[in-house]
This record gives sequence, C-alpha cells and structure tokens, in this order.
Amino acid sequence: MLRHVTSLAALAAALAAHPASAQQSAPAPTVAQADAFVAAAEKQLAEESIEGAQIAWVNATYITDDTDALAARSGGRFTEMQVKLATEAARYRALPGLSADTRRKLDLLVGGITLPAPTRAGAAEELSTLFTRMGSSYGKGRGTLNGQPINGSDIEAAMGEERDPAKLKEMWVSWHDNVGAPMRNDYVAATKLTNEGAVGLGFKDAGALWRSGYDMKPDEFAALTDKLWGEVEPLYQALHTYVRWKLNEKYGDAVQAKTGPIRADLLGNMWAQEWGNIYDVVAPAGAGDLGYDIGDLLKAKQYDPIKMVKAGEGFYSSLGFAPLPESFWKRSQIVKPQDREVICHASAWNVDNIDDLRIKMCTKVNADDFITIHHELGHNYYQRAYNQQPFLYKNGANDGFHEAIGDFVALSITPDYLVKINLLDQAKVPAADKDIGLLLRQAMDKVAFLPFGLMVDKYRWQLFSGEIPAGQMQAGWDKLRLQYQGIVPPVTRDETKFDAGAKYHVAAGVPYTRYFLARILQFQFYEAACKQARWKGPLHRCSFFGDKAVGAKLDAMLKMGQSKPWPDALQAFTGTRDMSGKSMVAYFAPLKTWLDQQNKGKPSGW
Ligand code: X8Z
Ligand code: ZN
Repeated sequence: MLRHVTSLAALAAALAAHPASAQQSAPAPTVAQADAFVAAAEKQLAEESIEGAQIAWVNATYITDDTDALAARSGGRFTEMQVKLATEAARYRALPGLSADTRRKLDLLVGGITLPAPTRAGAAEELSTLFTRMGSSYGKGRGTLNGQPINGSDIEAAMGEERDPAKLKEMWVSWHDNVGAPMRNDYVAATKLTNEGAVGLGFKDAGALWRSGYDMKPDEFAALTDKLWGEVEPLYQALHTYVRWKLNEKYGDAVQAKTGPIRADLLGNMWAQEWGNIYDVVAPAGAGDLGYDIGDLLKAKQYDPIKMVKAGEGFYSSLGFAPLPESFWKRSQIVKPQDREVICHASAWNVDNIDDLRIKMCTKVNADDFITIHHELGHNYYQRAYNQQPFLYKNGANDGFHEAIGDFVALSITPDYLVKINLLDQAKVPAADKDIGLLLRQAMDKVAFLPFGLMVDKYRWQLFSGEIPAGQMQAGWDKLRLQYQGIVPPVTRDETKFDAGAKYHVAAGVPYTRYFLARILQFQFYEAACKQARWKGPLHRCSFFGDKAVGAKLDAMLKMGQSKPWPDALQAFTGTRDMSGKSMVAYFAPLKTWLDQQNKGKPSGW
C-alpha cells in the first residue's frame, strides 16, 4: 500500500495516517511464508537444542556453581528463542489454507514450551536461574538417618527397606525440611514468571498451557483426567482400605490407626507414590508368598548395574529393536559418581536428536531400579524410532505415551520371563494359587501411584491459577495429598515448609500428569500386545518377550512420533482411539474381587 508514495514527506504523512497498519502489523502473511517460517524455526531449534542438551547433561552429571551458571544462561537463551518463535507462530495460526502439517507445527511451537518467560529483558534468564538452582539443590539434597547425613538415592532406597517407624519419620521429615522448605521463595518467584510467560503467549495461565498439549482444549483435558481417575478410583480405595488394615496390624494404633488417612512415611517410598517395597508387610499368608523378590534374585545372580541395563536392552532386542549404540555405554551415567554432586533422579536423553542416546541413573541393585531401567530405555527406543521425523515431531504422541512405553514393556517381567533370562529357577515359578499375590505386588506399585500421579499437577494447576495462594503452598499440598491419596505427613507441617519441592519434578519444573496417563496407557498397550501375541491365560501372566510381530507394531507407533494427534497413534497399536482405564481394571479384576472380600466389615475411606 505504500508502493505509490514517492517523496519522503509523503511517506511520513502516509505512515502518520496509517499508524496501525504501517507500523504495528506487517502485511497479512501468506501460506508460503508460514511454511518457510516453520522450516526455519525447525532448523534453528534443532541446531540450538544440541548445545543446550550438552550443557544440561554436564550440569546434571557434575553440579558446581559454574555448571549451574552455564546451564542457567543456556536455558535462558533457549527459552528466549522459543518464546520469540512462539510469538511469531501465533501470527500465522489463523491463516486460511495452511497445510495440516504447518498448522500442527505452529500449534506445537506455541504450546510446546513448558516454562515460558515474559519477553522483557532478563526474564528468561531469571526463570532459568531459578529452576537450575532448585534442580541442583534437589540433586545435592541430604536427609538424615540415625542423625547422619544421607544422600537422595540412598535415602530413597532406605525408605523402601527400613521398617522402624521412628527412623522412617526421621528420614521423611529431614528430607522434606532440608530439600523442600528452602525452595519456597524461589518457587513463588518461578511460578509468577512462568504464568506471565504463558499469559504473554495467549494462555489463561501456565496450567492451561500445560493442559494444552493433548490435541484437545485444556478444559476437556482436565475433564478427561477426572474421567480416567473415576474409572480406577474404586481399585485405589480397595487397596487403601486393605493396606491401612495391614499397617495397623503391624504397627499398632499408636503408629497407624484403623481409620482415617495412612501415615505417609510407612508406605516404603519417600512420596508414598509406589508401595511395592512394603509388599512383605501386606502379603497375605499363603497366597502372598511369591517365593522370590526381584531384588534378591538380582543380588543372588551377582547382577551389577551394567548387567541390569544389558538385561533391559535384551528385552527390546528380543522385539527386534537394534542394539543400543556404543556411545550409549560410553556416555551414560549408570552408577552414581563418588567424587561429585549429580542429579540422581533417573532420566533418558537423546543429545543429538538422532542416536546419541543416554540414561542418567544412580542405579542400585534392587527391584525398583530394574523396572526404572526398562522405563528409561523405553524413552531411548522411542527417541530413536522417531529420529527420522522433522524436529517438531520428534516427541511422544503425547507425553503420557513417552512415559508409558518402558513401563508397558516392564509389565512383561513375569515369573516365566525371569526363568527365560535365567534369573529364576523353573521350579520356583509361583503356581496359579499365587496369582493374588502377584497381582497385589503389582497393584502396590501401579494402583497406589494413580492418585499421586494426578494430584501433583492438580496442585501446580491450582498454584498457577491462584486457587492456592502463595501463602498456602503447604496447606494446599497437604489438602490434595489427603483428598486424593488419603495420606498425612508424620508430623504437622506449617507454612514455613514446602513439601512439594521435596519431589524432583516440582523442583525441576517437569509436568507430572504424563505419569498418570502412562499408568493408564501402559495397560492398554499391554492388553493389546498380549492379544497380538495370542496370549491365553490370565492377563498378568502374559509376557510378549521375543515377539517380533508385537515389536514391529510397536515400532510403527513409535516411528510416528508426534506427527499425528495421539488418538491416531493409540489406534495404530491398540485399535482404539480412546484412553481408558478399562484395561487396567481388567488386569486387576481378580485382585479387586479378593480385596473386596478381605475388606468386608473393615472401615473404608478416610
Ligand atoms: O520420574 C520418573 C522416571 C523418569 S522420567 C524415573 N518417574 C516418575 C517418578 O519417579 O516420580 C517414573 C514413574 C513416576
Ligand atoms: Zn520417564
């Protein structure tokens, strides 16, 4: 429109006459420009992400003030770039005639930032500094046991093994006091900045942003999670009733009452998120004696952490996946280094977005870490399967899928499978009369986790929306822990505390609903795989180890990455487009019947 203006004076007059059109918004973009923008954005993100991952890796495996500073600066730069790209992407989104791919990629550019910062100078680095500091404080955190300092991975294992309620309380309180409480002010500041960033991108708050990554509206997603919880809640209630009774039998009324909530430190896990470690406490006489414990089997066969990872790799190889690259073994952190601080919380990486796969763990020879290895490798095999996709599609169908793959595979760690890999003697395979015990052991991890998996983000959604004000960050956490899990802290907590920060994902700003979804999805994948494998028999005894057809079908889903809405990916592997708790309910159906019998006449609920 300025094409016919010939003199400078006329140009100035024209600009003054059309300030909005001439100075603020550029001419309406074209479809070709949108395509070109997306291509350039993908190129830039791919390039920058590699250095960012290398810096983050060094920081997480060697925490010092210097690596913190490097990580904070690099994270800040990356966020700045992401927010800039998201803002520009938003301009193209309403264009008519966009291809489905460009449209999807623009949405991913706008909604794909977990921790967005406001655009004002310095804000991105400020936010990045806060989360780097909280993540590293978590990594360096210590509790105490018998008055002596104890690091994060050791205290986690000790919570699984210790049965003395006074010692459990000491570990629980010291960990939450030392790790959570000091983060409180940083967390308030970080929440405010993240919200500002999300609002700048057009979201109601950062909670709405987090809920937006599921190919549906944020409110619909919240409703979906509630629907899924409704399907499995009766199972949790039955387990809670039974476990509380057993804890009361073991510890007596003074430690665990017959009614009301369960004391959080008695459940074999620092966060009471998975209870399998106290299976011995709740196992029914007879049917509950499985005759083996995976941790004991690993120790008896002299497994070390590397051998445990090799066993995990072996499962994926049996499905037809290529072996892990040499660099995986060279670059992974499989055991805790003795000479420096690291973040022990397990994670899986693909540093070059192609095949620089690594895991970072502080592996202990126990059942928890054997399962966690399969979990982390699930991430790595997923990452490698989608490495041919364009950058913005190099991700899980949704984040719940990414978390579900390894767990789904680990559901195949049945007694028969343990015989196949020579961990268990054939003669020791529990007979059919132990099915209830096997299911109860599994439920203690899988079912117990469900309300925790849901409430961690209910909490953060409420913090982001202001429903929980900054002055009630502790009370808000305790309330949701009670409401969903039916648990209480072993001592009263006040508003000088911040117990949520004593959980890794809160300190590090990692969304958590993904694990709730994964808990549901892994049973859908498993039921589908067992059907593909033509398994006859009780679902929980099925192992698809060695089944190349299942492997090929799985690979087809993994290869899709995030290129299509998640229902397409779900359909590719399971034939259904709906996330549903039905498969999990079916898996545990015999246990539910048994629990209901055991619970007859016992107080239920809290
Ligand atoms: O954080 C994890 C993985 C890393 S993605 C070890 N998980 C959640 C947790 O530990 O809280 C796996 C299960 C839930
Ligand atoms: Zn994971």
